[in-house]
Amino acid sequence: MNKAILAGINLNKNEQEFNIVLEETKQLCNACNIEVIEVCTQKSKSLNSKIAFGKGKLEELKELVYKHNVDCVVFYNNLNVAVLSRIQKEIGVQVIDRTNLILDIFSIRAKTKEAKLQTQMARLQYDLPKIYLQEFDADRERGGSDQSRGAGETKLELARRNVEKEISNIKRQLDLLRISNKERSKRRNQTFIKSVSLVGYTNAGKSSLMNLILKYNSRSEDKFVEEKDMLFSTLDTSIRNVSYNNKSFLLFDTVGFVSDLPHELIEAFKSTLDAVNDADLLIHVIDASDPYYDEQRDITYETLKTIKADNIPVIEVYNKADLLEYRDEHLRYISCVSEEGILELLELIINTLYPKDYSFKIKLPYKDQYLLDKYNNHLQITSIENKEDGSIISIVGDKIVYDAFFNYKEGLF
Ligand SMILES: Nc1nc2c(ncn2[C@@H]2O[C@H](COP(=O)(O)OP(=O)(O)OP(=O)(O)O)[C@@H](O)[C@H]2O)c(=O)[nH]1
Ligand SMILES: [Mg+2]
Repeated sequence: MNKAILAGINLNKNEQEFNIVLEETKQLCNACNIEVIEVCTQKSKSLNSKIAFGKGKLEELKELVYKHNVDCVVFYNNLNVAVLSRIQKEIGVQVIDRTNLILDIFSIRAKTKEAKLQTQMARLQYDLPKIYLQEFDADRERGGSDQSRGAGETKLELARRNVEKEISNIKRQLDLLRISNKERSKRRNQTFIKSVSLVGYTNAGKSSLMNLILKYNSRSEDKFVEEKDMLFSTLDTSIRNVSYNNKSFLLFDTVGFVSDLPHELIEAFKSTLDAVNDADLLIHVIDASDPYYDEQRDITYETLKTIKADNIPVIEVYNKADLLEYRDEHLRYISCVSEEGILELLELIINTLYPKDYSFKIKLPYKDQYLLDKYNNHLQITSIENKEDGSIISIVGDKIVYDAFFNYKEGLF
């Protein structure tokens, strides 16, 4: 495990809020195999445009680096490339900012081709300004004259072009994957299969809830997903078919959110986040045992807004109720350990997805009976009587079924 000093500049948070983000950054370090040895912070109105910290504080940081002989310094704040490389030069060890840290975790965790490509693209987009800066510095050193272009600058130019080429290459591959995901989602829509996506702060218990729902699934062939006490344990979207009380839906478990999620990542993870965008219903999992669950809930809503998924109906569940001493009677509590509230949640999901059942009788010609298969997920047949020119069928179903079979209602033709 690498050792680090955690550095942070408190710009506009109160002490408690600042401690939350520092604590979270420690957990991000942990997920990245970095152990935080000591913390070095400063309160300031703005980041010093050259070295982020004040001069004195930077000296203090340098001394801590020597004292503990650490491998790197992790900044809670996001730093621009020029500032980051200046601090690095000054203190002599690697400097990692928040975006870098999250990108590193994603690189370690990415398993599928899609997650790997997405992470690679985010990393390249994040690195590109560094090359621009090196080019700019080289340009400035030679006084901007074209005649004095040396081999070094040509190398930089080449490096930049290669990165740009790689970005567009990965983007093309991701676009293709996204199109095929979109087509799959369109096909699902055409067959009226409902989809539900688990969303929430990282480590809230989304994967655990998926596994628990799978336990009550009347389809038994489904595989469980990995759950782990670590930030960003899930990066790849898992989809499972769930059936409960004769109604079914697709359940998506996907990447969790965190404060200040790097915009490069949101941009690169578009196709993963489509699972959220295309859902009929979101289950927002909140870790009620976390003292800062309010902030985490707000960050999830902000992120949903950023990815334009804030118009999808949401059921909020307050998870890890087994760890609580006090409860708020207005909130819906669940526990993936004691299984409290799970059956009620499943009922609610079904009632929300399939709001109202209609009972009616139809006369369906034999040539149109394929429609019964098409709407299989949405209806129950309570009686059937075959006649010469078709069947008289009693159906209980939702609004979709009622509309689809409207023209066959008995007596209408
Ligand atoms: N005590 C308790 N622990 C829980 C409960 N639900 C989940 N956990 C634990 O919380 C940790 C995180 O659970 P996950 O299901 O992996 O969380 P996640 O939201 O999928 O996390 P990411 O994939 O990292 O975003 C695991 O150690 C779980 O065992 C619960 O109801 N009670
Ligand atoms: Mg997970």
